[in-house]
Amino acid sequence: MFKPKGRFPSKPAPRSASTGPKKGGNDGGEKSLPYGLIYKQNYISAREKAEIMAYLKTLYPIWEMRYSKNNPPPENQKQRPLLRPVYWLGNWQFACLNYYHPPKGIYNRCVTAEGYPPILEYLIQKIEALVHDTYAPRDIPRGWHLNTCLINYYGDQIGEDGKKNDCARVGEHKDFEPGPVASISFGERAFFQFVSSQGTESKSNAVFQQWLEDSSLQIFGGDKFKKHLFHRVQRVDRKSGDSFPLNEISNFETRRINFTFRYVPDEHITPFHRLSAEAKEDVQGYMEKLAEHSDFFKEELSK
Ligand SMILES: O=C(O)CCC(=O)C(=O)O
Repeated sequence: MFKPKGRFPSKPAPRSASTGPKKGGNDGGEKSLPYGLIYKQNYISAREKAEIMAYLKTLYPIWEMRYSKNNPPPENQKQRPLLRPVYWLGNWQFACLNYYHPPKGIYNRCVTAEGYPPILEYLIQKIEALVHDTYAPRDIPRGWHLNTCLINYYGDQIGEDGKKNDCARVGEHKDFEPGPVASISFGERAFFQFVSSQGTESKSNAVFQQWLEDSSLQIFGGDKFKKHLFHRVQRVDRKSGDSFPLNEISNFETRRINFTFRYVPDEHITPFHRLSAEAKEDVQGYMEKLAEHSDFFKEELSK
C-alpha cells in the first residue's frame, strides 16, 4: 500500500474532550443514532474531496458480468451485467467469483489489487480510530482493519437511442466481511435503508433509513445493523446536478460515487497467479482490461 507522503498529517490529530466520540453518535445536532450506526455530515473536507476527485480521474472502472464460464447462472437466473461500473482497492472481489462469504466462501474470491492512495490511507487511519473509540470490543474482530474498498458508481445507463435508464440503486443484501463497514459518499445524496427481510415471498420492512449526503461518513457495525438486518440503496437524488465523467465508459452518467471500506482477513486475499485454474480463467479478461491502465495489474499478470 502507498503511505501518506506528508501532505496530510501522518497520524490523525488527537481528539479533544469536547470533540470526543459519543457512543452510537452522529454530528450536526441531529437526533442521536442507535448503537451500531455512525453518521457524520461533511466528514470529508473540501481539500480532501478535491484530492479524492483528482485520484478518481486516474481510475478506469470496469463493468463486470455477474456470472462466468466456471460459475454459470443458477437455473432461475440469467447472465447479466452489474447495474454499475466498479473499482476495488486492496483486493478485488470479482462478481463472478461470488464475493467474500464466510464461513464457506473464503478462498478464490478476493484477488490482490492496488493499494490506497495517501489521502485514503489517512482517512482510514482516522476512521479506524473512530471505530475503536465507538464500538464495543466484541464488535471489532481480532485483526480488523479496513483493507478493502469497493468504489461504486451510481447513475443512468445511456442506451444507443440516447435514452437514460436510472440504475442508481442497490438491492437488499448484507456485507459479509467481518466487523464494521465504513462508507463515504460523494455527489447526489442517496436514500439508504436497513431492512428486515423474510425472504423473496414477503415485503421487507424498513427498520432505519437515512439520506447519505455528499462528503458524509456512515459506519455500520454490531449484530443488529451488520449481521441481522439487510441494507439497500433505494434511489439517488438528481437535485444538485453533480456528474462525474468516467474514463472510457461513455454509456453511463454518474451522479454519485460511494466508497465502502471493509475488512477481509489478509490470509483470504490471493494474488492472481495463485488462484485456482477455474477462477483464473474466469477473471483473466478483467485482469487484462485493468492492466491496460495499471502497472500494478500488469505486474500481477506477469507473475
Ligand atoms: O452506496 C452505498 O451507500 C452502499 C453500497 C453498498 O451497500 C455496498 O457496496 O455493499
